[in-house]
Amino acid sequence: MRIVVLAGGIGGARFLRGLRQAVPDAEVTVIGNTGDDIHLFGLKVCPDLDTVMYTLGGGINEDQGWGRADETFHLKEELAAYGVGPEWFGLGDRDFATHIVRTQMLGAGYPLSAVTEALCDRWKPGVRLIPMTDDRVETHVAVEVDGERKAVHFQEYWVRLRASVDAHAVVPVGADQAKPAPGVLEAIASADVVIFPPSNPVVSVGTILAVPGIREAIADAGVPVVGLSPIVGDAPVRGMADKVLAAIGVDSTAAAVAEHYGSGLLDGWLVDTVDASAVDRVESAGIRCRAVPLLMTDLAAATRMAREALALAEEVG
Ligand code: GDP
Ligand code: FO1
Ligand code: CA
Repeated sequence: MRIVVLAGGIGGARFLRGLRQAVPDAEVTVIGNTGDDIHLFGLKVCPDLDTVMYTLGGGINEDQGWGRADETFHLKEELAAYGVGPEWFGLGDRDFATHIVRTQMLGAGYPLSAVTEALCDRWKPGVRLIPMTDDRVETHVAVEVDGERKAVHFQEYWVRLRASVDAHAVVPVGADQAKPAPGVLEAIASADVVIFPPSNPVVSVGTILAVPGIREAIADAGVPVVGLSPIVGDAPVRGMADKVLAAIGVDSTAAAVAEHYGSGLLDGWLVDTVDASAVDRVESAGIRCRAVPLLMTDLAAATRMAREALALAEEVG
């Protein structure tokens, strides 16, 4: 079975671990979000690609959901001693190696998709990880700080500001000029099922869908498209997805997110059992809906969720 998954970072990666366990023989292609990418210290950092790669490759810092396990921060401390910032983004020594190799290969002319494939040769994530595009896309957030409206890089909004100021707009800068990376449209066209994991609907899945051609390819694929709500009990399970949902005028509810994706895209939607009351509303939007446990408390839970998603795909198929 060929499965395509549009993934951001932590939520997508944890779901993918369950999917890999649920259907070990399936051919899984992950289309990864690159809107979170940031250039720091002359290096290109790809947080969501790295979270998927490290999580599935066994190198992730499990509690944080990002960065490496057994990390040290000597390089970060030395840079700070030189007064070279930013200090608010925690890059560890082991993690720096990934960004150095990536930047070196990009500098030699390899596209990000080839670089990602090379990095995955080491980590062996057990899925094919393709960036949504090889072109530069960086999510910026329009905020108002001290009465002054300005755009900040997503990472500054998310990590330095902790999303503590209202976001007025979320803009994937460069998306409209970006082309799907090699293999993205082909993977969608040959998929048996497409899954929207419980990733951030705005800055993860939304950014991937903003690359011209990807949304259309999924809508036209003629195969079941099933999503899992990252919102449980009217709040994100972790992080601040509600802040960016508010920026695009979408309520932080499981039903509102399904309606936001729309029945033109989604055939099925899984909500948590606490949101069972949302099922009728989602169904009346033309999307088949089921309420099942959606908290990825451990691998077994994520595996059950993956099985539920595939069962729903069967049902709507
Ligand atoms: P990020 O790029 O690191 O923010 O990761 P993603 O965009 O892939 O996923 C972030 C989303 O995952 C957040 O909005 C969370 O609400 C969601 N999430 C995290 N853990 C869980 C979980 O156990 N269950 C569900 N349903 N969503 C989760
Ligand atoms: N998230 C944080 O909240 N604080 C950090 O210091 C931080 C550093 C970091 C370094 C490398 C990396 O790949 C990811 C990192 N993240 C950090 C996560 C990153 O901000 C993610 O993009 C967000 O979690 C949302 O996707
Ligand atoms: Ca992300």
